[in-house]
Amino acid sequence: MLMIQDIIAKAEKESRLTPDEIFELMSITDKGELEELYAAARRVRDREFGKKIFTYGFVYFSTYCKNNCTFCYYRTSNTGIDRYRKSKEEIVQLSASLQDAGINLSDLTMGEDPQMYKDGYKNLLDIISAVHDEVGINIMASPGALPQEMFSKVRDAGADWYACYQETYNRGLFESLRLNQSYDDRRNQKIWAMEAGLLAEDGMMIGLGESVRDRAETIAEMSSLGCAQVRAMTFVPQVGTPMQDFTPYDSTEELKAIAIMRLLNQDKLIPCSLDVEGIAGLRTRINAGANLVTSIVPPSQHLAGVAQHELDIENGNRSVEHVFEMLEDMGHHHASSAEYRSFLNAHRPKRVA
Ligand code: SAM
Ligand code: MD0
Ligand code: SF4
Repeated sequence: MLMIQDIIAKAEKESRLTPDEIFELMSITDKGELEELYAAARRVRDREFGKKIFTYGFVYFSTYCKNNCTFCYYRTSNTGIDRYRKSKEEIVQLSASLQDAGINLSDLTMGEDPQMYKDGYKNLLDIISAVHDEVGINIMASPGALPQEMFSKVRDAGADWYACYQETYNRGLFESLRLNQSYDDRRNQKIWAMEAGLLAEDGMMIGLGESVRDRAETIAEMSSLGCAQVRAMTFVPQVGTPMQDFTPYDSTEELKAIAIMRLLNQDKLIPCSLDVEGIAGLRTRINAGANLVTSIVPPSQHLAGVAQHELDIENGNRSVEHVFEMLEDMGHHHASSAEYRSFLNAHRPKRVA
């Protein structure tokens, strides 16, 4: 059997590992070996991308949702929480201010809000086209699962990306988390999006009750689906949900996942989300090989995060200025919109649907 050092060297060189080898890396506990893993991930990232880091603003424009995911604060059964829905004009204005501040993309995210879904998803499509036509910033749509015929419409409206996270590729676990949702349908979302010429993002959550083997298999599946962006986020337990008493994980498993995903997806985007540990989590994730900061949220706009609906938002720590400063401090710099667009052009799937 290969030693940890050999597995890391193989991944760095060939960008490929078996699920068993991923399992070995996900099982590392030794501090020295972890450091070797992160160092290899940084070498690969810096070779592919230099010192530039991409940045996404997070516009969670409707926190209404008809679904009942057991891990999510915004699940429909969590009644009595503060919810909001932004108008098209507000969403355009928020996206314009992100664009002016030098952010590469506006991530237009919502719960599965029936208001947005009605009349053939008219409101959702109108919002995407308004941001595209009036602002011109790059757009990620994170609207939840859609019927197959919607993807070409989302692309035509002006979205560059479609994001939809499987959370886990353990089918049984998926079904216990995403209640009354289809595993196969959610997996297909990414494929349908790419067929319609959209870039796609997949993601996993850590700390939901999955085994180390599940994590390894999820990383293997995500890395072979063809998505240009893959993420890992540590589960943050939410009050008022069935999982509120879960013991939260620290970030170690997420950092390992980020580093392994980097070795297997060398020229892809891998986020450092500020939505898990706030700004305190930036440095460790960049050091594990992330090349994109997501969930930048401007203060004073009454906007929420998903996993951390308040942390570091109103104090300005998730603001553009603060994130840019921290990146400079670490010897990186935020990418320009021209640099970001050249990534998109190089990775955009050919439209076949
Ligand atoms: N409603 C859409 C959907 O579910 O695809 C889009 C937004 S959803 C709120 C975005 C993602 O946030 C989920 O897929 C999940 O990966 C992550 N998330 C939600 N609740 C979380 C939590 N408590 N801790 C960590 N991540 C969470
Ligand atoms: C993030 N809170 O980037 C956002 C969200 C949705 N496309 C992304 C999970 O962390
Ligand atoms: Fe709704 Fe998305 Fe939360 Fe599930 S994760 S309850 S679909 S907002």
